[in-house]
Amino acid sequence: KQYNVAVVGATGAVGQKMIETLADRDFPIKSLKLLSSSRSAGKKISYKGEEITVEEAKPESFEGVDIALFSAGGSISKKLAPEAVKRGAVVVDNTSAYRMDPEVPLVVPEVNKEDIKEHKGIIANPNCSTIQMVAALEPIKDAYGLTRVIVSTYQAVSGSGTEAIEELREQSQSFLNGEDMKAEILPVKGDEKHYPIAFNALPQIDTFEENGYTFEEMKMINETKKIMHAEDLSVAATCVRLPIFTSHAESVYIETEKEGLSVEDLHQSLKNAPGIVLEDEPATQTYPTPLSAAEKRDVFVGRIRKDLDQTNGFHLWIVSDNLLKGAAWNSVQIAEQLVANDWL
Ligand code: 11C
Repeated sequence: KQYNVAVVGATGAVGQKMIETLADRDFPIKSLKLLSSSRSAGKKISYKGEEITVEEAKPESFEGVDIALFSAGGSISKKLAPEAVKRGAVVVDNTSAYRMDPEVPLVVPEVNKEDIKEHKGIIANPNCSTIQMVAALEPIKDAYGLTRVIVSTYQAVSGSGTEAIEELREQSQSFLNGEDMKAEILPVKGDEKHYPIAFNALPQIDTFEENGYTFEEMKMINETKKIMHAEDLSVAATCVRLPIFTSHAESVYIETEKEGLSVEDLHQSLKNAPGIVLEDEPATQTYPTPLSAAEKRDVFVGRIRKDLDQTNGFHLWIVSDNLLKGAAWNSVQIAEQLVANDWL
């Protein structure tokens, strides 16, 4: 069986990876519609050697579409995802528009793929930094229980889109030429102040909430509990942007329910876990980095250490390509599950 698929936000950093991933996975596509804002309509993108012209996304664009992958920003999803559903499509939405809606499953297939079948037309794809963390923590939670998570992130500029990628490139060039760096996009496009990202670290991803956390931090906190079905799990997050093009890295402290575990016990739980690659051997300096994880679909885990004071505490280093497992690949995985299980 083959499906009519639409990608909304086709010209964006994630949209392009969605198109590449659909091709790499040989997704059973009957027709592929590439949609965008009016600004990018008319561009041509190639899919498996065929040139497809990007069209402006409108409600009527979804007539006959079976599966629509959205990644064009929350306001587009709010406006057009219901229109797509009304016309019979199932939407996989990679924005924060519907993630915390109790009617909408929020899914990382390695963690909670069964939730997909409860969908009422929309399935939400979590935030990139959440996805890689829960994918790595689920096997540990499954084996030993989990009571607390404290994460600090080291996030790539591509999480903020193509303009942020360009900004890092231009600022790096200016800095090395001894010129002033122009900061217009990061930390948040449209916020009042901008700081250079090149040769810097910005402790702000997305805008601030009333409680002093950023929206990115609150996404990690709330989405983790929803995906893992763990309302009582304590989660705290500090999210930081670094001058990295691709892959988010995370330093994660956890406390397990079970006491007296060893690093080897954690290795055992992660060794054969789906989508996880353990790269953890201090003797050979083996650990993942953003560059080593880029362009790969897996989540890489290393530097697992027992806390020196807390008997059930461990530290981990989790790295993954934010545009693939963090966005495009997770969305395509959800679409693959829809198709494989006849959950459309
Ligand atoms: C970043 N995590 O790195 C964000 C990008 O809610 O899907 C993803 C935003 C989202 O800036």
